[in-house]
Amino acid sequence: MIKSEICDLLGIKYPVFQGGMAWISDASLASAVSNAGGLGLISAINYGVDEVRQEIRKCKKLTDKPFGVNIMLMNPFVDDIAQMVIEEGVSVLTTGAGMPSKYMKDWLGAGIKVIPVVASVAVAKRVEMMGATAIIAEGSEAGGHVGNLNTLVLVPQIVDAVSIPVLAAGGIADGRGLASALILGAKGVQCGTCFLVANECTIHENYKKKVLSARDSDTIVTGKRFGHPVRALKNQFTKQFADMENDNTVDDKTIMDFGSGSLRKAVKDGDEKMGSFMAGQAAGLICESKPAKDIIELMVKDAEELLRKGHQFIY
Ligand code: TUI
Repeated sequence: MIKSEICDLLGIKYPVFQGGMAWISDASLASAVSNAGGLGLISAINYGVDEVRQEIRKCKKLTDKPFGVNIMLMNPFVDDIAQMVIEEGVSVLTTGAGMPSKYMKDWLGAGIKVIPVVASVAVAKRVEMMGATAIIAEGSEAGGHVGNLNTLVLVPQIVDAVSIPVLAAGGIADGRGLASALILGAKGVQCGTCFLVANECTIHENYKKKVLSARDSDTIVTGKRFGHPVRALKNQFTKQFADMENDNTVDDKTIMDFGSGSLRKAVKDGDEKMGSFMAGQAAGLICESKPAKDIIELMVKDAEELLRKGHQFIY
């Protein structure tokens, strides 16, 4: 059995979080992960405030275990969502793509555990100062919005820089990833890409097929020109986006308009050509769809075996 202080802190069985993936992480996936003993997260980006509220209420009906909400801080509705999660009695929040400074006092005052996703030591130190409960250190192997540093170097540097628990994210999709993260000093992991193919994940079948057939170098980061780098599976959309952003004669607005709605096209329509199929580099490790419970239990069982065998290298 793999356990850490984050389990006691949040009341969960396994130290495995499911990433709050925009347009993807709904009550179906989050409740399946929480029922399996991990921490399920609902994404607050695909809808307006009322839709997210409904998703939270649905999740409460589907699980009696703890679950959380991910707040993407570039979301235009963020102020209203920040207030709504307090009203709904959400117990855990993760934040991403920015600094949660403005909301920390209200959230902590409401007794919410706040776990920001960060991609650098400087931001980790700042959110610790603001009272964060724990930190998710996300390396650039991750899918979606990414920073610059890889998980292997980011996690131990953040572990050394802060006193609160650190979870590792980015490139983790199996027991080897979980065991490695624990060795790096993390108290758990957050995984997104491996849950894309969970049976309870409601994305279009074409999205799942693309993840299952992806090889090691099938992802690309686009959007650096705007300071919003995003990792997704390569296709016609990412090729055209990359060509446009490398072309100085194309203005920013044209590219932004081109990208607008592309994640929804992937998730809802399965548009293989023009959808943005956000996924991490771990996609190449994922070969099979199964229930979220099986994904988590296999990951934990394999990590346990690996950690037990660690002494083989010591002479
Ligand atoms: O947030 C993510 N990943 C995401 S959000 C998202 S939504 C979206 N994005 C583009 C198009 C359509 C939808 C998709 N993927 N990960 C968490 C994360 N946060 N990674 C890096 C950071 C981060 C970066 C800078 C956190 C804080 C930060 O602070 C810098 C500062 O000073 O503001």
